[in-house]
Amino acid sequence: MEFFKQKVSYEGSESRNPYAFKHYNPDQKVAGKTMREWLPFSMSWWHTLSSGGRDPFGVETADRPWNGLDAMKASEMRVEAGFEFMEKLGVDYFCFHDRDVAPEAKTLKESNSNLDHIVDIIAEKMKATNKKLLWGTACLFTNPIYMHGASTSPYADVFAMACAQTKKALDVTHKLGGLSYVFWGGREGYETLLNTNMKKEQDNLAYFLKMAVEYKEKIGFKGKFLIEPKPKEPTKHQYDFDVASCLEFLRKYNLEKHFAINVEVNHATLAGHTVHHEINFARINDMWGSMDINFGDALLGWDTDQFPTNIYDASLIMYELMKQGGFTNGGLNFDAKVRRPSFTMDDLLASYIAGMDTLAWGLKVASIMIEDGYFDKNIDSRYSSYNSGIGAKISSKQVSLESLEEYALTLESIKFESGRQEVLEAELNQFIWKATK
Ligand SMILES: [Mn+2]
Repeated sequence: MEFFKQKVSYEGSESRNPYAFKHYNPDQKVAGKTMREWLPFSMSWWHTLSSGGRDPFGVETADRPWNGLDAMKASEMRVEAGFEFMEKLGVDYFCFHDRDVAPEAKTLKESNSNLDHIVDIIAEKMKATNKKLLWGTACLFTNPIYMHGASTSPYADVFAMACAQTKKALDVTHKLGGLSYVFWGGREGYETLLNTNMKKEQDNLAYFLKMAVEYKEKIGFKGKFLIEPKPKEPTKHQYDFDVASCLEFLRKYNLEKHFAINVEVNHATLAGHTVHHEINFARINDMWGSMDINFGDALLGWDTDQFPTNIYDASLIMYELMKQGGFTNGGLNFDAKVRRPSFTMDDLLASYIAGMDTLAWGLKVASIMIEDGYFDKNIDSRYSSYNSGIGAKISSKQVSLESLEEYALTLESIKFESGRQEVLEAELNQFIWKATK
């Protein structure tokens, strides 16, 4: 059975074919590396294969060949479709939650056996196609037992179930050679302090992560542990609000050396940050591990997980990625879903092409920005007062409040220059324009 109509190839920026790349040319070199190396694209199993367009007001709309099949048969067919999809697009990686790939059963034992069955088929497919697992994770949010939280549940039996499910997901990720393992605390947060012991819940969350670190070391899993911030939805107060609160939490519990951050674009914007802020904050703390790439809607206050088609933000994301020199254990995972009315299999292909092209175009913009050095030079010049005189003494930490008071008392005027934000934003537009040529 063939699921997708064609292999996607690069036709250049003048092409009007929705099933061709206009910017993503895998073997094209950008700043010494191929686009394929800079852009480790990953297919999300959940949005691409498992979810069908259900929303709070209606049922699935997606037209999929596995609709109506027995759950295990459907899971087997999704493996076929997923690997064909990656082949045809030239996507090298995929990510999954345990419950995306195989149906959850009545007991944990049965669920584990379902998972083992499908994972064996995935392992065969990986061998045959050379596709790789970017990361695996456990779905600790769908099952009703997690309604009060998973590792932060007030119920010890639920904590135990969350740990058991995580152990199995780690085993499976290790077996498939995953580059990383992700922790997203879907239900780890609270609605009201009238029923919540926040200290107990945070201590339990940290203990859960610590046990995961110990188990990782025990089984010899060399992948990176990633924590994924999200500020709200499902709970009002999520413990992993943003990069800064994740760092504070990890440092408090001495876990930071075992983790990096998986930054999701739409989660950044829900936290009231630009994604540029979040990835820069992670990068300057040596904690930017991977990226869930998508975009939110500026007018909607929830997590819309749209395919990234905004060139402006894509350019800034790629700018940070190039400054980091790329990812080591991470990638660009399309945690993105087609809109509910985009219900055909072809829509899946077209939307990945749109996202991959936008990021490839952003990469071209970023490489011109870096080569030109305009923004770096501007920032260096803005802080140049720290290079000489009193500034040099401040930089080398040779001052005190008293010595600075003595200096300040002699100051007659302070020299400022314009911040020139509008000029800089217009310059960024010029780089976007230059990259299309
Ligand atoms: Mn999201």
